[in-house]
Amino acid sequence: MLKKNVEDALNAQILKEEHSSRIYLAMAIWCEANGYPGAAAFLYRQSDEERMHQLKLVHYVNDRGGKAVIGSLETPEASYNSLVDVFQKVMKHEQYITESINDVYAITLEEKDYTTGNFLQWYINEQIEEESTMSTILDKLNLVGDQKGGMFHIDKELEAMTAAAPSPAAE
Ligand code: OFO
Repeated sequence: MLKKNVEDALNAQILKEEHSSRIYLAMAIWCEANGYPGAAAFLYRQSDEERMHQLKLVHYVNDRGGKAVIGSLETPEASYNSLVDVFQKVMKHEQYITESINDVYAITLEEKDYTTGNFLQWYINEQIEEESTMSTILDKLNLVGDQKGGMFHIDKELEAMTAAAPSPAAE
């Protein structure tokens, strides 16, 4: 049985993962409308992945005798200044999520809920991977600046990366 504060922290994380999914969906829509089909594909996939992160938490809470709850969310930003702006915001958001996962993990340690702590290890590793992927993309974008050719190339790379990645459900 989950302790109340662990359950509450997991439920707060459920909402944050859903928010991440919606943020990346809004970004994907912007990319698609602004001539970046590769970045759009990458972010649509990222949005699906966040939804999978949310569901994984929902199932865990319910399986451990808790009750998963969902809440309301603010509408994500719909317009961005540039592709760099998009990925800067992705990076910032991922850093915020990493901090949030670490906070939930700290609660599980305080409560000696090692089972949940163990479950959260998956998220801790996932955050390392996501931050590193986003920082690589951001470095490349910063390198090309506003050169159209370079930007086109990065967009193609994002398309190829997305096509090569396994579907989020299979991870
Ligand atoms: Fe759920 O990993 Fe990104 O936010």
